[in-house]
Amino acid sequence: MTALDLRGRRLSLDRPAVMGIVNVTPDSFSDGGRFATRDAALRHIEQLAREGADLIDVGGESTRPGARPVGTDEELERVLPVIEGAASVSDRPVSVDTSRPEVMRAAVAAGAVMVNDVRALRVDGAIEAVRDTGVAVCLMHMQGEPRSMQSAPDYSDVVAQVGAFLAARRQACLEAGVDPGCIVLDPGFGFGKTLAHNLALLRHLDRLTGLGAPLLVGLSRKSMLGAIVDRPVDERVTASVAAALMAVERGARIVRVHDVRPTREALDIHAAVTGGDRRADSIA
Ligand code: HH2
Repeated sequence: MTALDLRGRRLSLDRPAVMGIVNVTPDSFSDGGRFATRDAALRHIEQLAREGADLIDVGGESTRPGARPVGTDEELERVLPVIEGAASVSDRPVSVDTSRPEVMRAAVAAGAVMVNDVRALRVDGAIEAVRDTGVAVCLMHMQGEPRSMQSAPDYSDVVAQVGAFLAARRQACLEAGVDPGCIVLDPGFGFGKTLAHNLALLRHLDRLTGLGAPLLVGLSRKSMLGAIVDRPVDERVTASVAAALMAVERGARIVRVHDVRPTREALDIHAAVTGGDRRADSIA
């Protein structure tokens, strides 16, 4: 029985969960500008919930290589109205994709129950913000910073090094008083990694399942998939669903995706075949 504690609300991970992405940004790599207003973002949340998202991830700053950094006020202005409004269009728990402790605290006050941090709470005050508010947290691995992370990624053993980093960040959270049932770990596909590094991580993802926390993966529409299938970003749905399925086969319990409906359907088939969905037993 695996579950995630979302501020007292329990999300069962016995069936893999789908986290739907809502980028309230003008410049995200795949959907920049499409959901940059409050109304467009709320309509999108409503749609993702209808399509079967278990969680909604709201972000106000693009982390794509070379993205323009935004200030704290701008990030707050982007995400807070959307997080505040989310409860009026769906009952799905909301996570906030941020590295700033000020944004974490304000987002939780506005209704977020999870922090998704590509910097794994390494910014000063971030661990305390998560501990004090009692939210769940996703700790992600990244080598370098978004500006320069793809210039020369370097590892001797990428799976071992990513695993050691995630174990150390989880330990830092536990020592600060974060509840272990609130922590999720993410190898950070595409964050300071070459195609070979990303493929090694996906191939050996099962080696990261023993770190004491459920695994979340974000492979959706990423350039590592585009490099293989030679498709532009909005034509990578099939590749993304295939990658999500392979990640779940290797132990991922949450998949962070743009295309919720096809991912949900693929995971439902997976659950029916592997015995994770008891409804399938009653189908003759
Ligand atoms: N990837 C992106 C952003 N946040 N968070 C986690 N935990 N894992 C990921 O793999 C991850 C993430 C990048 O994707 P996206 O949000 O679509 O793009 P952008 O950063 O350009 O807004």
